[in-house]
Amino acid sequence: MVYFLSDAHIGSRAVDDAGHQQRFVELLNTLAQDATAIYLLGDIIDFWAEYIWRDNSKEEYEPVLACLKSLTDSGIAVHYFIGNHDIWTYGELARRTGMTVHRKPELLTISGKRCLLAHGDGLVPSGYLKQFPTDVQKKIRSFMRLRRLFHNPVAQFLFRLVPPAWGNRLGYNWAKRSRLKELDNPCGYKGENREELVLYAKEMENSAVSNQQPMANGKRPNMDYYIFGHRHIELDLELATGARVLILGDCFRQWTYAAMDEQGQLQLECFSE
Ligand SMILES: [Mn+2]
Repeated sequence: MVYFLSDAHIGSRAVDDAGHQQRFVELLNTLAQDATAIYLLGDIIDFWAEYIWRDNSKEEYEPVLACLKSLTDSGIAVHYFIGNHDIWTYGELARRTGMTVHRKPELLTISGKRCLLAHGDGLVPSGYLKQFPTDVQKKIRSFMRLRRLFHNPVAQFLFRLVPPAWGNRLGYNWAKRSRLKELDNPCGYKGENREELVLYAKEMENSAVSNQQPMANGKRPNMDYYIFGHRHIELDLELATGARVLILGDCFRQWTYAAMDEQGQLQLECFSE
């Protein structure tokens, strides 16, 4: 089996839940019993930054890091996509766990199915902003500006020089605020015509259709599956081209994930002990 998980936000200062990391480790160990590969699609750790200095605060994540190391040691391919909370890894996370770290969306064939995998932040379909009133447009633009800053190599280098105690305090507070905002005011599924990841997938499918010779039935599906995290909602939607869009929910409150069998059949599951 191949598993897809996202948004555990381990270490979040927004909730007081000592058992959270342990529960995520239990989930990983349960999946490891029949997993050939595990794809972690972003925001697994609530704030992860690597500095040029030694940072002892990373000890907090020893249980989950040790678990991931044991999984890769046992031959399971573990892929870690950065989200928008754990952008600042430059090799240490990969070295400590044996995982493959992906910094960009990937197009991969898994169990014979063409999959587009991404955390999902920053994938804005063209013309998407136009539908909103100017104040909402402003908010989205400032999120995109912050995102560009977080991904900027010069800004990243400068942040690596900051003493870890300062950098972490800044990071955890920022992450806590964004989590509390989301918990107070959760934004549910916006519908097929407004949900940006669905619109993004549709745009990808349509450009693929127009760029390729249609088959006898007039359809030319590009992807079999689009799999995203980030939104903390569960979605399994089939598009007109036959491609399916899955949004994974989370491993924070919902404890949902997706499982793909050897034939490439994919479905959402829920972890309960
Ligand atoms: Mn996210």
